[in-house]
Amino acid sequence: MHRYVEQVLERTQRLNPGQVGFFDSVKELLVSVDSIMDQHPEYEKAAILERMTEPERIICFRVPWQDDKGTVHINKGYRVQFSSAIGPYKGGLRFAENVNLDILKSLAFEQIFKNSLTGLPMGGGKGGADFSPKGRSDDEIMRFCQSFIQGLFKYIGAGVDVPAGDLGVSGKEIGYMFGEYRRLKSLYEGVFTGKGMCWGGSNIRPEATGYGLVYFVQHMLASRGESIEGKRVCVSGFGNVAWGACKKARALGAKVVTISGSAGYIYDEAGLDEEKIEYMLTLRKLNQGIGAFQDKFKGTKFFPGKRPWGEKCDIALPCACQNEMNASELQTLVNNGCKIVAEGSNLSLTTDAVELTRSLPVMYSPGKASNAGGVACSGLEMSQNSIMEQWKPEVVDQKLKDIMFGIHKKCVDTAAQYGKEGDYVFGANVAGFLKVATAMMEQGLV
Ligand code: 2IT
Repeated sequence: MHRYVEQVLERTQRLNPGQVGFFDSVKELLVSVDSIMDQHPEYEKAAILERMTEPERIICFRVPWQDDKGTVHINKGYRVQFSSAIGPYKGGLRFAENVNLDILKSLAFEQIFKNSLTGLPMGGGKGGADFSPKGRSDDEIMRFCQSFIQGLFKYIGAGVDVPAGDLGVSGKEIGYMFGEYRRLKSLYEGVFTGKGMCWGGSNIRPEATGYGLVYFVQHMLASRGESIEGKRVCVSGFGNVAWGACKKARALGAKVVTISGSAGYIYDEAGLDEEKIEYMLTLRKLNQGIGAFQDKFKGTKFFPGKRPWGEKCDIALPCACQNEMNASELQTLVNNGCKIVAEGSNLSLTTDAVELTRSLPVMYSPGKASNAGGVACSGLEMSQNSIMEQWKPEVVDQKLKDIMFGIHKKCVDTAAQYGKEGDYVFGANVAGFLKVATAMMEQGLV
């Protein structure tokens, strides 16, 4: 490894004690970037890697709120504004019990390079709170979101930092946060993406991550002369990303045989049809677990406490949460004939599993490439807001297709340029990195 890269890794570990997730994300990027360092001695002189691994700003704040019984709760709120070298900070907010600074720094770091790959002018950020909306009433969620924005509104804005949804934050939460922001600032601007369709949202945004994932997989398949038609697909999760992926995969003639929740997975030999796919949304609205599928649809089977990776498939699309596939699950999938694993969630594979993809006959795409359709469509929502337009679904969908094609091409071309044919991790990391590093070099020491 290049001495400079080693030094920065050692520095990152020393200055971020206990933040294992963040360190892993930095390491994954720097291991790829290592091979281009000899060609770019100017990066060391300008301390590009030290600057890139240090967030520009982190905002931590208290979020006090009252539940329906009048009990007071205090949560921790965060926004990691990691890099604004190529545009305003952009990235989701996550509301989940396990949210902490380590997870958010790791996701914000990933987001920098994901956003760079989209080709749109967006910097990297991520935020959230250790609050779970699960089992909470609408009133409770509204009070929490309002309090969260009271802590954050000074630090965000359409040209400053534009949050969106992530796990635990969907249209409802974005609505409550946008409303509170608008009141506090007396300003109507595109400060969030994922907004409702009648107040500045974009067509296709709810579907975009899942659609983009499937478009990306189409290009992976095309590179080996295959199509998605007739392929068996295992999806995990039953949220927004999984829903969009199921919809598009089915529309293109694939057979989606699994989806999953935290309680287990559903297997459907017939393949999910439209009614079942839409039922995923109903279950979420009703705050019900995935097990209800088996009662409603004959022929589907619920496997409690298990993940779907033991099933036979051609393509696996993890769309639930981070670290949802470990090395032995990946091995099982490949033993059963799986040829493509493409991440719909962020950091779906454990570090060991990512490592193992290198020695297995499987094509693997990291989330920062294959799930970038969500944030790409957020970028399109920002464009529409700034010119006061709302584009038709076909228009947005075509732009999304073009962007996913562009990301795939960047990954493949960059990997090939450095003699790493077919290595999507390398291609995504290096292509994403080079754009940000060039912007930083051109903008001076800031
Ligand atoms: O991980 C992600 O890319 C997102 N949660 C979407 C971020 C965004 O700003 O749309």
